[in-house]
Amino acid sequence: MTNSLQKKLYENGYLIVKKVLNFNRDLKPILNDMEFVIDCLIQKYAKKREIKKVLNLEFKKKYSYISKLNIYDLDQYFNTRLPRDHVKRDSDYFATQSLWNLITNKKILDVVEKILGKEIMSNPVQNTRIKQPEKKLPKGSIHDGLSGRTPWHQDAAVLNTRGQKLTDMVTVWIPFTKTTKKNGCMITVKKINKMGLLNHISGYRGQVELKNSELLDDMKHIYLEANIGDVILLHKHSIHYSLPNRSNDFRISADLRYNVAGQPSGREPLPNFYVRSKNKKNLKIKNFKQWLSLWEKAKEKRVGKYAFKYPLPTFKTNKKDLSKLI
Ligand SMILES: O=C(O)CCC(=O)C(=O)O
Repeated sequence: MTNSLQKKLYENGYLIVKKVLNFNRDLKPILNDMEFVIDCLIQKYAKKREIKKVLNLEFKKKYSYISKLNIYDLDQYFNTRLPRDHVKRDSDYFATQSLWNLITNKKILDVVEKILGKEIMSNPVQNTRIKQPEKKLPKGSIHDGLSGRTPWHQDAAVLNTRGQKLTDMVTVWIPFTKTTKKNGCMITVKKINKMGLLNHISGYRGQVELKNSELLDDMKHIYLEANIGDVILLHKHSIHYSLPNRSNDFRISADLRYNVAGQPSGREPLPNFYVRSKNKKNLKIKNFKQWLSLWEKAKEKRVGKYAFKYPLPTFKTNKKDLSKLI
């Protein structure tokens, strides 16, 4: 059964759904929790004599301060998943009550239901991103997708091989700040999802990057600009990237994902659990503590190893190269 949202998403590869969320109720609590993490990092890493003064600064100034302290893997403290490589027993990640509330938010799930149907699981491919103005970033972070630009890619390409083949997944991209061309919105090409999964290469620091992506530079781009409260949906084969933040302000977002229940998550053994089902018995993870314990159990299993791997989709022939399809 198709409905108009699903039809538009499958047809164009993207969809901006306006005014879904309320800033104070749904989004601000996450910014508050990010600020709590910033404060903890200040307490831990700032020079003793500066702590009091820095704690009194506003969010962005505090974040800028800690970003200059050379804290190892700083982005990871604000990212809502385990680090990809080298999981340690004390690896940190951003799993808060506010984020649990967002993942299970009724208004988001009502939108997702229109795309995936009534049996929905939260998919562990998820990120929260704090992007400072690019001019303030250390050179090494400019092409790091959590703090800087992301390369052209399809989201299905960050799943394992079973997930690439079998998983119906939708991306729900959520801005916490108005997102524009200037501060680094995502860009896509209309209907390009229709090509299916394409060949990718390993890009900067192993980030998954579409092969021959330079061919997209001259195509007509859609700028996925959004206001606070809007959500952007991406089809798993939508090809997209994000621009540099050339503004003087921060750009903060979360990208959550959901898949049709019963399919592989594509990132086993990370948490993949029902968030909506007609059969209430399926809804086993009911609160923040249970959700956190799923992540902790996954961490326990992966200590000393990688949390997830995505074998690049590289088909045997070059039929799935973008260059052969446009
Ligand atoms: O938020 C961004 O900068 C990039 C997000 C993205 O590429 C994704 O969610 O797949």
